[in-house]
Amino acid sequence: MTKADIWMNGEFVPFDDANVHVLTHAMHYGTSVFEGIRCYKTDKGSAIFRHPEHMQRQIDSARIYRMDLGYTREELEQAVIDTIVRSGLEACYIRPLSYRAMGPMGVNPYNNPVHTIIAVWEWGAYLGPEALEQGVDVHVASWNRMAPNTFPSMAKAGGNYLNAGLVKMDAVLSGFTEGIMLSVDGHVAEGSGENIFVVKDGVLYTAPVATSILPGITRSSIVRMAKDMGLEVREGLIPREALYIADEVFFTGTAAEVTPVRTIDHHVIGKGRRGEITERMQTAYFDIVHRGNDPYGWLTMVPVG
Ligand code: PPE
Repeated sequence: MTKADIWMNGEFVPFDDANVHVLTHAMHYGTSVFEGIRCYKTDKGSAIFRHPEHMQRQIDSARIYRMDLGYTREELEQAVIDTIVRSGLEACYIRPLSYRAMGPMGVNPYNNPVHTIIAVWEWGAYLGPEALEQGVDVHVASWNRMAPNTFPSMAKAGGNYLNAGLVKMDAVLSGFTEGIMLSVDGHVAEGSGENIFVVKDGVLYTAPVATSILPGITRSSIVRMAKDMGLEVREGLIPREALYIADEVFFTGTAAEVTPVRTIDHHVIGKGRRGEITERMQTAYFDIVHRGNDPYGWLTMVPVG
């Protein structure tokens, strides 16, 4: 991993010195919010995919948790760009994180200072090198997604990933690549770090935000592009068994990009390989982030090199 300098509260700190105290509130109580963003090396130069949307979600996550970041969205966007330029990385994964720092101990985070860091590193295919073409083998997780009005799922908060970590460990220990979580009432929600789409008879289905999913930015991009291709997209409750009889299933996420699902609970999905609509959506996505064709204005160019 490249040891790129880390932006900490407005200053660049060498990778090895970017440390926090053991009494950091977030270490004890999970009080952090973060983003995952990709900067791609497109044919037209380095570019961040949907940068303002990601930074807005960071601000929204913070707002839900009553955290005042002390920076405007524009300032955070610029800090990300500065961090990438300084790293010299033409393509990277970007991790902005805001957390309750050391201060009063105890559950109440309100009086603890809020610190923000931005780190960048190189990150390849999230679900394995073959995943984008071959698809992944997954199961339905035994852990559910959080119930509404417990943990706010619209906030991308550190604590939410305790649940995701259980799902991922279970999947991997059982020989699968990923787990699909159901909502508390048993509807398909999402993967531990990805949203999910089900394709049946040419229609794309995806879970509504009310199933306690993270409203993914890749998800919203796929919905937009599919509609513009003339495909029908329905956001609505998906029963578990609809997964098994789907023509195609795919995951979306910043890290996972557009990854086909090959089997679920040992049921072969469709023909057992990347389906036609999955491939079309993948191609459309990669046309933007690899070729640099940007009909939606989703790329922010970064002057690297
Ligand atoms: N659901 C969850 C729970 C989730 O963590 C992500 C992103 C998504 C959906 C997709 O959201 P979006 O990236 O806006 O399309 N997961 C991030 C973290 C991965 C990690 O292991 O860390 C990511 O993809 O960056």
